[in-house]
Amino acid sequence: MLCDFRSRLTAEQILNHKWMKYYSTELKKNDIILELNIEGLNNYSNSKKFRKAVLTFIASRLKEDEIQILKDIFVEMDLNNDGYLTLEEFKIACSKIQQLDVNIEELFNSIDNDKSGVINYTEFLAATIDKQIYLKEEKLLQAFKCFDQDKSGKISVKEVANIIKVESDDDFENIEEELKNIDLNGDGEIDYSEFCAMMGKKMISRKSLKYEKILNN
Ligand SMILES: [Ca+2]
Ligand SMILES: [Ca+2]
Ligand SMILES: [Ca+2]
Repeated sequence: MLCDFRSRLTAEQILNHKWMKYYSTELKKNDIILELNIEGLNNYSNSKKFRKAVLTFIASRLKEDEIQILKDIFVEMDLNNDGYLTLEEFKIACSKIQQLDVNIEELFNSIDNDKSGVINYTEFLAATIDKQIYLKEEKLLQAFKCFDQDKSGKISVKEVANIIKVESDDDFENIEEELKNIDLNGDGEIDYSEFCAMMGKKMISRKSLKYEKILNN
């Protein structure tokens, strides 16, 4: 299915390329970890489930030229080259960054979206992709369309719950609460401009309004 981003392994596959492994040993010499965008990481870590799911969707579809430095950072953090970051590896990497005023374990857990105990490449990308990339109109629009399963032009609580596979009533209520804060016009659903605002797009551009029209027709 178009929307099942869990089945898309593009990011992991890139990491497994032979040249990637060669490249990685070359890069270990540099302290590329210092390039990590801590502000972005914190921002992700404080995000609620829906926003994280949107970023995961976008992260699973990034093109090679959009990943660039993040791939190098991941490879350097992944000390045993198995494609996953353990808490230990994450702690070692974070210890290289000065003035990191966060609880590392909490940060780690907030990135480990599927609660597998390790951070995989897509989880890492979701937490670290640059705003300039995820706020691109094409990315936001693609993600919006994925969540708007019935193509009504709006995202409902049910649609979000479906995609992030909410199982308990409590979790469903949490999503409901979460969406209430995003639903600026109070109609009970998330339209494209509300969606963009949640993602941090400051101004609702005329272009967004144009897309909204397209989505509504
Ligand atoms: Ca994980
Ligand atoms: Ca809908
Ligand atoms: Ca709304």
